[in-house]
Amino acid sequence: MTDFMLQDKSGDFSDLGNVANLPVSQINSRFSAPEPEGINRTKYRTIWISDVHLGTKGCNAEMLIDFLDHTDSDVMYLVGDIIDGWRLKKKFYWPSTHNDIVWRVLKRAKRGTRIVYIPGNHDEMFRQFTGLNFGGIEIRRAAFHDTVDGRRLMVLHGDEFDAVMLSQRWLAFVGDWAYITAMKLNVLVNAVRKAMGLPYWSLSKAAKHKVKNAVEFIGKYEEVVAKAAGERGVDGVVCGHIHTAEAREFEFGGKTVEYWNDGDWVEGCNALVEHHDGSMEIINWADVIAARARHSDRAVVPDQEPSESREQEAA
Ligand SMILES: [Mn+2]
Repeated sequence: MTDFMLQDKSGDFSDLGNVANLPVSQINSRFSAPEPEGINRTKYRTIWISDVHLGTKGCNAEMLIDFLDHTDSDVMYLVGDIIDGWRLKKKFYWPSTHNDIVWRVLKRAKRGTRIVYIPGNHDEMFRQFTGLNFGGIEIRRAAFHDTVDGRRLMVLHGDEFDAVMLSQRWLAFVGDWAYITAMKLNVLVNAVRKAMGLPYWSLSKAAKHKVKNAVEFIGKYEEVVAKAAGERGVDGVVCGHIHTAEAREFEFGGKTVEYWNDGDWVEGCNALVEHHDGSMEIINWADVIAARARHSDRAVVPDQEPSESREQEAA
């Protein structure tokens, strides 16, 4: 613990006293990638990220580190499921890249970014600390964000609506374990059917129906959340939870309600940002990295004609 604290030259840990010397043998306390200096960061007014799931193999830590190193903002909201306490409880998993993320967030707070952490259902153990402030990180159950052009947005993780969605909740798992299990089952079922002389049974047909249900579930969820925001008199809502980045507008009684979902860092690798004029955008970080790679290709070989394959790649 101590040696990685020493690496943080800007840190002042004098107030920690002996706490800094406590053994944390289970935790990999090393950096794999210290925060680089001199990167030209894209500055936003606000950044929202959620569903990082630190402590699981699913977390796309490298992408998130790259995002954190290339961006900055006045305010950053961590909209829940940042740390996956459920999974950590079952199996301890904490690679050094996950430390890199925690330290980057703490350093951001130290540099002056206002950081609001709204725990989700996977990190609900932090909800008991609502109202407290750790290392400059404010813990809230939900928040209201005022955009620079005067819109008021309700910010919450979004699992609050699971009860409302309960009847359709199981459908949300279709894209995950149920689908994988079904695929395995499909192989088994058809082996048995073949042995019995029965024709092939198509899973894809069944899966298509289920996926359609999942799409309907997501659409319904978005509507339920937006409606709840509308009832609270705000102009919109920002949430996470369902791992589906989306920007939508709903009309309830003639009033428009914005729905923003900041996606996740497991598959989508999305962030939601507010620009300095109040306009908002969902950023797909894989696209940003791809664009940067193309740009640096050209910078290295300036005289090179754009090749056919690159054209195709760009399209
Ligand atoms: Mn969640």
